[in-house]
Parts: sequence; C-alpha cells; structure tokens
Amino acid sequence: MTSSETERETETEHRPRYYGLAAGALAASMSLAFGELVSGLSDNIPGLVLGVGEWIVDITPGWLAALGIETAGTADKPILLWGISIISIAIGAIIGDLSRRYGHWPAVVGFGLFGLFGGFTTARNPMSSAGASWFWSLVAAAIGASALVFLLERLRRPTRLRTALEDPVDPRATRRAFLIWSAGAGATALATLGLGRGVRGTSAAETARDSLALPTVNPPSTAPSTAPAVSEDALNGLSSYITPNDSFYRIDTALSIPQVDPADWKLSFTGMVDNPFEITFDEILAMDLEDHTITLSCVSNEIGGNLVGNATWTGVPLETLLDRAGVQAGATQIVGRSVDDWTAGFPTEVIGDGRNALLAVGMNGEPLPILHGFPARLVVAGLYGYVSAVKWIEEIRLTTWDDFDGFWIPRGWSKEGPMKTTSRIDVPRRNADVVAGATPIAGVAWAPTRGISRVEVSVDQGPWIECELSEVTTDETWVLWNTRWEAPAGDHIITVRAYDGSGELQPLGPADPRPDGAEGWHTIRVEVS
Ligand SMILES: Nc1nc2c(c(=O)[nH]1)N[C@H]1C(S)=C(S)[C@@H](COP(=O)(O)O)O[C@H]1N2
Ligand SMILES: [Mo]
Repeated sequence: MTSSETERETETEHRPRYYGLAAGALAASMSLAFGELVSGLSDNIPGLVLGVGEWIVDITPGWLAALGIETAGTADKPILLWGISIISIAIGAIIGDLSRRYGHWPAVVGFGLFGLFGGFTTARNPMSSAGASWFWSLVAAAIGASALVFLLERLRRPTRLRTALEDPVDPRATRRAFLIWSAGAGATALATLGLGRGVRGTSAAETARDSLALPTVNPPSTAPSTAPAVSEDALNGLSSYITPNDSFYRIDTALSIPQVDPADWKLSFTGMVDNPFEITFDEILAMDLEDHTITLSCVSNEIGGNLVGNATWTGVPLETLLDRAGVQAGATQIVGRSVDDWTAGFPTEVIGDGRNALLAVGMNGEPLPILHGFPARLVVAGLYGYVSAVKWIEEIRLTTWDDFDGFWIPRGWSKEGPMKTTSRIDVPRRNADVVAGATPIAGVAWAPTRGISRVEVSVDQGPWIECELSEVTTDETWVLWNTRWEAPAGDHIITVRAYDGSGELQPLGPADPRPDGAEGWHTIRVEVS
C-alpha cells in the first residue's frame, strides 16, 4: 500500500459512521432494485428478495411455518418479503461501514457473498432459468459493490468540478459531493424499482385465461335449493352456499403466484403405471367434463375460522385419467406435484370409493383463477387441501404409501387428512350487539363426504335446539342451517354442534389444527340489549 493510499483511508475513516452506513444501504438498495428490474423484464428470473423468501419457506421448520406461511396465507407474505428487503439493506449498511473503515475489500467480499447467495436462492426456484438467475444475481451484486466503492470515493476526493482554488480535502466540498451522489443513488434505486414494476406486463397465463371459454358441461349443474326459512335481510352475514371465486380462501406456499401458460404446459402421469402419458390442456378440455360442487377446507382452519369454501368445480374425474394410465397393483399413494414443486399425497383407495376426485379446470363457471391453480388442480372431496388439492399441477405420480411424504408431512402434519365434522356460527357475529327479541342464529356445517344429518345450537349451555337445514343434493358440501331465538337482554353464549351423515356427533375436542385438523364446538358471545 502506498503512503498516499494510507492517507486517503485515514481521511475516509474520520468521516462519521453514518456516511458508511448510508452508502452501504444505498448500494444494497440499488442492487435489489436492479434485481427487480431484471425479474420484471423476464418471465423466468425471480427477484432476489423473492428467491431468498422461497428459500426461507422451504427451510423453515414445521412449527414456524405453521405459524406463518400456512395459516396466514396472504398477509404474512408481504411481511416476509419486506423483512428480507429491510435485512438486506441493513446488511448492506454494515458492509458500507466496514468499507469506510477498511477500504474496498469488504465491499467486494460482502457484495460478492450477497450475489452468490442471491444466485443460489433464485436459481433453485423450479420455474427459473438457473444460468440466467446466477448471472443476473452476480451482476446485481457487482452493481452494489461498485456503487458502494464509488460513493465512498466521493468522501476521499472532491468532485471533478473542483477548481484549483478549492482545497482537495475540504471537508465541506467532499461532504456535499457525497450527499449529491447519494441522493442520486437513492433516486436511481427508486426509479429502477418503479421501472421493474412498470414493465411487469400481463403474463401469458393471464392472457390465455382471459381468452378461454370453458366448454359447456353436460348435464348442466343443478344448484341445490338453499333458501333458508328466515328472511334474507335477517340473515345478512350468513355464508352463501356457493363461495364466489374472489372471496374463496387462498392458501399456498407460493410467494409469487405461478403463471402457467397452458400452451407450454402438460400434465404427466408417472410412477407405478403401465402406460405413463402426458396430456395437454386442449386434450383435457376435449374430454367429457363434469361439474361437481365440493367443499374445500384447509387443515389449518380454526374452529369458527374461514379457511373453508364451497365451489362448483368443472373437470375430469381423476379415475378416468388413472384408468388410462393403468395403475399397477402395488400402488397405494397418488402424489400430485405442482410447477413450483409443492407436493401432496393421498391413498389410491379414495379413487372409486364413491367420492368425487377431480382434475379441475373450472371454478364456479370460470376457468380456474390463477390464484386457485390455473390451468389445472386437484379437488378431492372429503380430504383437507394439504393432502390433496394440488394447484398448478404438472405431475401425478403413483407410488407406495411409504415411499413419499408430501410437503407438509415432514413439517409435523399427519399423513392422512380426512376432513372432520365441523360447524360454524355466522349470524350473529361474534361479540355482536343484538337487539332483544326474535333473533336468527345461522351458519354452515360440513362433513364431506359423510354429509350433515343434524345441527343443534344451545344458548347459555341450555337445552340443544335442532336447527333447520338447507337442502343439498350432495354429501360433499356444507349445508346452511338456521334457527330463531327469543333473545333476552344480557350477555349470552351460543354454541353449535353438528352430526354427520352417519349420525356421529362432531368431536367436542378441543384440538388444535395441528396435526390433523381442529376439533371443537364453535361458541360465541353476544350482548343483547
Ligand atoms: N401448488 C400448491 N398447491 C396447493 C398448496 C400449495 O401450497 N401449493 N396448498 C394446499 C392447501 S394447504 C390448501 S388448503 C389448498 C387451498 O386451495 P385454495 O387456495 O384454492 O383455497 O390448496 C392446496 N394446494
Ligand atoms: Mo391448507
């Protein structure tokens, strides 16, 4: 090291710490923003933040994942991504501080590691192009390192604009230059981020879905009569029999929703089958499609929770496709795998036992929404989603029960996931203020594929009152139930319980959702005045 370099180092080191922190944070922001721009311009390069997020989702142990990714569904995903961004910028700030003190090498090493980690996490995304992800991640890191070195250099020398009159180490001149260039770096990062968002156009998946008309299903589906005996007005707040697509709950581990263009998508039948085959989307649409109304629930649904919905699914019976594949005698498990490598497995026994198991392409008369698995997903009546309802599916593999565990099994959820008998009070709302007098009590109850034979409510632990049930034409959906209550003034608790089609009473529990679904009789408190 020459003596003049040593002097320069000393000059920089004497700058207050926040210069280094700020320069590092800005450099990291530029690097991340550049990653967003590249991912916005490409269909198969994930942003750096997203890549890290997906890696975290994968490595997170079950108990933690259960707290976040599985149950909170959507709300926790932005929190995760923001958290990663903030931590990355904070690490950038630390690199900046080290570089301020020790020169260029912490910038190069720090951002180098940053780039390697970004490359590793983005390239492992099953939908990404690995080479391009590595390349652009390293470019993003190089941009970060250069930006940091450049900004810190502004503290060493005044700008090019300096005149001969100016003292080359005038602290005010260098500070001004640093601040101007820093503001420029911040603005560039924001503009790049904005541009990255702006160029993110409509995906090929959305375009394909928008121009798709599902073939008409024969025979047309019959909507069950669901009119409750109480006026609709009074029942404001009761779930509708069919849950509209845009209010249907969403649960998955996907941090960015897989955008699958049906034109280059195929579903493969593999494993223990005599005739492995692939089928295209058009070939599926040309088959005999059927409509079936099936209630789907998440195993993470708490008692009284809303991770449950009922839809009319259009699709091909899985049995038809499996017959074509020729399932071998020893196969005991059907494993579905999505384009983002999420997996779920269920016993082969459920095929042909009378229940509906569909490869669905439609939901409530529309092509599957992208959030709900476009172009195709599985829906198996009577099984929780985590063991069956693979969205964005691309492979159905026949294997043995012990050979493979789906995504959530090693994370502490049971291997089998039959849906438990459950009931929920929708009206009145929990903690509602109720006016004394005739008050409707109503809600939903479900036990696919056993059906619901009876629902009862009890007020203040008094006698059980039998409720009226809506008529349904299948045992695979929920029923709406209601009754009327002469509400006296005061605080009251209302409890509901259901019996399934075989006459078995809903379990009293209580049991947590983990490992195989919540148990308990939904109880709410209301205040009557
Ligand atoms: N590809 C994929 N499919 C998935 C999941 C997932 O994480 N990835 N989650 C499953 C779970 S746990 C549930 S409860 C259902 C929810 O389906 P929905 O989002 O359409 O309501 O999807 C299932 N299918
Ligand atoms: Mo779920």
